[in-house]
Amino acid sequence: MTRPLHSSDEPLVGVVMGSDSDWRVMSDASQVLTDFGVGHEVEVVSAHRTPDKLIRYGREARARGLKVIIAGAGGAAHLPGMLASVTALPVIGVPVQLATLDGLDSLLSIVQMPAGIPVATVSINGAKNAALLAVRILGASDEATAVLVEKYALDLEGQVEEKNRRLKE
Ligand code: RP5
Repeated sequence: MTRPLHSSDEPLVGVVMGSDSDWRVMSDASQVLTDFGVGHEVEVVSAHRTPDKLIRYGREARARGLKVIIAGAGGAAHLPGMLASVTALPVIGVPVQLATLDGLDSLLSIVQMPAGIPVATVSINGAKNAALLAVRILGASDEATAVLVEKYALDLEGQVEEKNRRLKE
């Protein structure tokens, strides 16, 4: 198997979340990045409870070598959008579903960004796809990572065909 260029002690992706209570969802992102051998860091950064930290994290992220930020938050989910305001890095937003409103509040507060400040929003609790998107972004300028993405897609295809074959047994 082709190995990615990046070792896991070199964080390229920042996985941040508004609260440690978001980890039950955001751990999926960390798992995918680990599976792909992509170095990443995990941090709780709250838009409302630790606003200074948010601004610092966003402003320093690129200089620290990060290439992508995945930001998950629930409810009044301002973390991804505010990070996107203070960094030139691509920001992927994960709406985290809370007990109320089925996660729609999280989704709408992340997805409806004003023109000029983009956040790539995935589905409610879509931390896995957020990480896969981050890997694809890295793969755009890293052949070894792109090859891993292609292999992942082929594996998925194979799994579907295997299930199809079993259905017909
Ligand atoms: C948001 O508030 C967090 O992202 C979390 O989803 C939600 C609830 O946080 P806790 O009260 O569980 O810390 O900012």
